[in-house]
Amino acid sequence: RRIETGLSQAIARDELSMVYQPIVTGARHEIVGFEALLRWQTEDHGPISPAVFVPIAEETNLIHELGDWVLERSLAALATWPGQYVSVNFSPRQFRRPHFVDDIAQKVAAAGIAPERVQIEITETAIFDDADRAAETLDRLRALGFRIALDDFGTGYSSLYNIRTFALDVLKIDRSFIDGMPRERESMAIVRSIIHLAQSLGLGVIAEGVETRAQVDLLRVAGASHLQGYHFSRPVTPEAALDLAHRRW
Ligand code: G
Ligand code: G
Ligand code: MN
Ligand code: NA
Repeated sequence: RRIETGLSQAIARDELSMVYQPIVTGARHEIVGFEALLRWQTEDHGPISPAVFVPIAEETNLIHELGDWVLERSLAALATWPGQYVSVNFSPRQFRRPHFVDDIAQKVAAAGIAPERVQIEITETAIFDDADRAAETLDRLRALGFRIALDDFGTGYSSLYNIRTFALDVLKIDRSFIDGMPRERESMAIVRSIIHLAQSLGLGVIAEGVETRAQVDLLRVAGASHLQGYHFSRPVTPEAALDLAHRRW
């Protein structure tokens, strides 16, 4: 409850900020995009993780105000980069909101940005409830040129069903699987299988949470098209992201 009150004032108090984490190619480690990640620095309790406050915002209408702010910031940052895309997280309630497609299309157009430079990250939870409606929303987004990434892939209830049913561009392999590399035989096998499956279906993959050189090497052998994680860069300020975008592109 205290979090809810604080959050409702966070924008006005200038306590929110965005950070951006590079997504690089598997082969040459060139930065092709950045994931936009929200941060909240409170006066009284220090930083609070979006893993904590986004679910609370989801229970109220705050998620929409927050989401609008995130998108606006992300598009402004994108406009300064030389060619990379921005990958924005949308929570299930945002995704299911009426006019979600029209809304995002309008904002992106107003910013003068090509939809091809915007990747929409949703989780399997967002498409779980109402498959028909989710399929229609995804089809419309893709028809407009947006890319769709399925976040935390492999942790949902019906991951295989989902990739058969929905129009997607990219699978983001959940970092819990990467974390198990190279220790666990099971994680290794699952990561290889997801990459193979993605290749067969013409989907991109982003391996999330890549932290070590050993993981980079294994993922290269496995054929992962894209990588993201602390090994390359932590999420950084817009200024630092702009720097990276120019330096490494
Ligand atoms: O960046 P970090 O690891 O702290 O993120 C924790 C969780 O919060 C992740 O699941 C991430 O997807 C989510 N998250 C981060 N930023 C946003 C955002 O702008 N919108 C939504 N809906 N979720 C976000
Ligand atoms: O759920 P989602 O995939 O959107 O969450 C992304 C979160 O993962 C971000 O909060 C980001 O800070 C975090 N993250 C990114 N790279 C790494 C990494 O290499 N290791 C760990 N532990 N977390 C990471
Ligand atoms: Mn994400
Ligand atoms: Na994830």
